[in-house]
Amino acid sequence: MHSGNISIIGKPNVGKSTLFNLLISRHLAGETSKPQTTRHRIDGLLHENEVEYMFVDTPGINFNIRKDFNRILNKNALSAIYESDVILHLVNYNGMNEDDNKVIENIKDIESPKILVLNKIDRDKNKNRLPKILSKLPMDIVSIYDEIIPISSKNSENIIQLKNIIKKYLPEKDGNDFQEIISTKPSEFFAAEYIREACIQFLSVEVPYGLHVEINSFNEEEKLISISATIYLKKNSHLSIVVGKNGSMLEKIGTHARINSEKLLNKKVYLKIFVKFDPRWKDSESFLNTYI
Ligand SMILES: Nc1nc2c(ncn2[C@@H]2O[C@H](COP(=O)(O)OP(=O)(O)OP(=O)(O)O)[C@@H](O)[C@H]2O)c(=O)[nH]1
Ligand SMILES: [Mg+2]
Repeated sequence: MHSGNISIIGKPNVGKSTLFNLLISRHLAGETSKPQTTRHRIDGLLHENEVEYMFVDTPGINFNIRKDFNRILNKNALSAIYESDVILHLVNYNGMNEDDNKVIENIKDIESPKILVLNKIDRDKNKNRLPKILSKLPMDIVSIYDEIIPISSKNSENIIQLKNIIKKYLPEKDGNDFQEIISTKPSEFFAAEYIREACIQFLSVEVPYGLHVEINSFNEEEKLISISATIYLKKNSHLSIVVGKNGSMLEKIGTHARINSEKLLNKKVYLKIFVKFDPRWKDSESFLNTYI
């Protein structure tokens, strides 16, 4: 049996979480069109054809805007690569830039096998371009990787091939490494993440970066799970935006989070969400470290 950890890393918004969810066939990680959606490492198990793939989605590595915030996200992402049996470096198929090069700087000396994954090839209307793009990748970049594969996480192109490549590099073990779990993260974590994902999806750009979600209580009964959560805001002025006219935005956020929680947990979910201004943001460094 082949078994091991596979981390998915890259700059923000290249499709890491979309690929992760596709590989494990579950919606565990938030996917949105906005960068810096993922804040934590999230693992998810795929047990298929005598192979245990423990995939790890990570926050986008970024050294530009929002410095405090990035430092913590980068730390969360980079810590994953040291525990990986295989590293997937995800980039946009149509070219790499300075931000991708910074990711390369961080992985190039790590011994684990590295696979360069060129994502979003469904956007390539002129299919002849791909060989050209591949042939133009600089040699010093190509030489870092053990394999290079173009894929589309949107329409599942080359995903079976990607899994076969990963398998080649996973260590062989005698027994199962992982229990039959979905993820090592608890259900509460995902309930909070679905609320945060909805906030990122439905609210304008700056608001979601100044909020975090905590679960107040999580009570599981035979047929129903009752969850109480609070959205904590950095700015008092964001309160009315998150709640919306007559509570309409909060209702939209709640519906998204409830439906996704029900799918994951396979039970009816009763979800109550509070929204509060959080003065703890004042000391943003220690706040982010603790509550991100
Ligand atoms: N066309 C196309 N869009 C994709 C593909 N994969 C992901 N996307 C889109 O790219 C955007 C970003 O996807 P995410 O999966 O959230 O990206 P991420 O790398 O996890 O982003 P961060 O967590 O912010 O670092 C979303 O709008 C996705 O729908 C793909 O293969 N093709
Ligand atoms: Mg993500």
